[in-house]
Amino acid sequence: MSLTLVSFNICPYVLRVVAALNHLKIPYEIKYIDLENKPDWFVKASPLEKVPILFVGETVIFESLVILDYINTLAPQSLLPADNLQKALNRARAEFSGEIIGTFWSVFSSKTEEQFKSSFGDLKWYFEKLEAWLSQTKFIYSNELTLADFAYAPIFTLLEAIKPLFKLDVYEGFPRLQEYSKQILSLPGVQSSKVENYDQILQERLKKGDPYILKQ
Ligand SMILES: N[C@@H](CCC(=O)N[C@@H](CS)C(=O)NCC(=O)O)C(=O)O
Repeated sequence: MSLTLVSFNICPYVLRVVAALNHLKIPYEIKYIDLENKPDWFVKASPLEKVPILFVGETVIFESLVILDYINTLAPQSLLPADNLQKALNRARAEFSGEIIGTFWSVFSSKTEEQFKSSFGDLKWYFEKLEAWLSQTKFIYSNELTLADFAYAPIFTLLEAIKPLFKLDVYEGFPRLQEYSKQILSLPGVQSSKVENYDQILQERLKKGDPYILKQ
């Protein structure tokens, strides 16, 4: 069955899926759309009008974590534990990453010190939880790489891309998280999940918003 992933070049939710597809060496096609000018076929196909969606033949799957679950079933070796309860725990940890991606918008668009401190405080609150999990295991769910780790990959890809633009060390006080980010970023599938010029595109977008983080 043919797979076509519908993407927007810097969408973190898309990056999760691309990283997993690449890691699992599953063949797919990718179609980029402009989210500010959504084509009619996309509006019809995507129930929430969001990317990513995955065409599996004629069938459309939406929601990045659901797409991850599906593509994992296509790989010869599953990245999920066999036990259903453990599978659910793995998925819960994957869901947690969405909360972090959710805070990025406010952290990187805050214009004032007050707004920035508040949203960065939220981000650190999530990072503390991750640091605690990572004190138990090398990866986010276990000592082996699992599907949940791909849900986190875009967090590190994004932070690495914009790092040259500011002095603040977002990993300060989170050594395990920093080490984890290095592990994830070293995966070839994660490296190749970025479109060409990803770092530059992201940096330009960030600068355009003139946020507080760039003024420190
Ligand atoms: N929960 C969704 C979130 C997907 C999402 O928010 N995608 C954004 C782009 S990163 C989108 O398509 N937004 C629609 C829009 O901007 O109109 C998932 O995990 O797939």
